[in-house]
Amino acid sequence: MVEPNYIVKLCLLGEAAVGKTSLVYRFVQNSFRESYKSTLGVNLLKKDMIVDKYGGVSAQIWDLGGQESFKSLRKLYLEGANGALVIYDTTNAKSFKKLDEWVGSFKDTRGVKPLFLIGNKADLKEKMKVSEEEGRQYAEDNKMSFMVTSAKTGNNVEMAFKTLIESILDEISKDDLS
Ligand code: G3D
Ligand code: MG
Repeated sequence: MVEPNYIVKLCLLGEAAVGKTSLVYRFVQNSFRESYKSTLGVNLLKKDMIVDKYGGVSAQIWDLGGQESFKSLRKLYLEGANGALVIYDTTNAKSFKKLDEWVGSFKDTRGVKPLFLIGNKADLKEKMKVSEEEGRQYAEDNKMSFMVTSAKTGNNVEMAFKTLIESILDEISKDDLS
């Protein structure tokens, strides 16, 4: 892509091991590895795409690299974010209970911006601890979009990222007009 019409920054939020890094790699490279050894700080990935109505878009995707517990880092990480994917693991109830903290940090730092809730690891049906209905309800209560995904099979991953990116573009272009 020569020069994108839009550059959007999105962040992945959620507890360690919910599958953030796996989801980004699935979206950016369409691949899945059993292990992504966590790097320090943040992983920064870029994906260029063509979006109907908007043309060339460059998505800068920020992925917390094993520093999920350092609250002091979150503000810096969220700086300038246009939206976020907030992820829990459908086989881990604790990761679902912690969602308020992630959504709260985002809203405190960035205000009202597009947020997409993801229940990941949907391929592990026999280990499921959080029902799809609970996820849907949480999303509705917090005005977020929602989908269950599997970074392992790739199910719904592209759809989730693209829907979030389109919501972000709709918001940004609304601001341009006002
Ligand atoms: P994080 O970046 O949020 O910390 P990772 O999470 O992407 O590192 O994933 C944590 C573990 O969950 C990894 O396994 C990874 O392979 C696994 N995982 C991620 N997404 C899925 C999924 O959709 N389905 C299944 N079955 N597993 C998934 P390890 O064994 O490396 O801890
Ligand atoms: Mg990671």
